[in-house]
Amino acid sequence: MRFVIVAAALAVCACGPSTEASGIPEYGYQIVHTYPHDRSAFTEGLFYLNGFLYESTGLEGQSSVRKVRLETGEVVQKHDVPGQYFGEGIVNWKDKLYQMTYKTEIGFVYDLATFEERSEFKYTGEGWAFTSDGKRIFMDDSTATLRIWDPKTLKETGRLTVTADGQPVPQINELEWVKGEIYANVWETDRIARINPVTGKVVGWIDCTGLLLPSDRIESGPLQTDVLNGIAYDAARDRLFVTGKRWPKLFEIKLVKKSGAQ
Ligand SMILES: [Ca+2]
Repeated sequence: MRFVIVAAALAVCACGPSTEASGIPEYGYQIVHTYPHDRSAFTEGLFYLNGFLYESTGLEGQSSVRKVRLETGEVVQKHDVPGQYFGEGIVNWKDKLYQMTYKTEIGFVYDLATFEERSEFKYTGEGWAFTSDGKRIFMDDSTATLRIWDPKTLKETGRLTVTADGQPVPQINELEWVKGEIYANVWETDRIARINPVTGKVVGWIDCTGLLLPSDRIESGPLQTDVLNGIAYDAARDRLFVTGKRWPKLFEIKLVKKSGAQ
């Protein structure tokens, strides 16, 4: 009897908690193109619209909203956020651009064309990232929760918990709506979750390990390279862009299936 129990335990161990055993497909990447990126930009929000990147940068005293030329990394328009605020996620809605702040529970509404501030909005908790499917805004707050907002009123209409194998996935950060899924950086990792926006389930993991080479990193000082953060998608040309906080480069990548991925 004792032998049977040991054998059963070994059988369970053999399955183990490995990523492959979870059944969630894994993807790597292929670099399609490399673009310059302002290595002083502490990227907190990123999206692509009509040929330009729009970027939000964080840290008190260094926060901004920028319009950036993709090909050169040139900042063609910039609005500095007052020094007491730490800029976070951004999203466009019609002729407006919304920006959240980290812990100050206030957001700003700008004119998308000029970045002139039009008004402010309030929410509770931390503000991390924004994206939109064109009808709803998705917002996250450091937890595994995605809040769903009405883009016109900026009021919450629902919530979704991001889970992988039945477990919540906390620290969901920069978001991007990509072909009916929500892509999300997981903070302090090189991983991007592909999330089903109806169930909240992670349906794929993108492993971005090694994307920024050690030779492109600065290990200390005011320009110290920080984590992967920033996903943008050009739907018209099916181009996926990723960068990071104080990364000198922004990458267009294509996903490459790892073994077992569908
Ligand atoms: Ca984004």
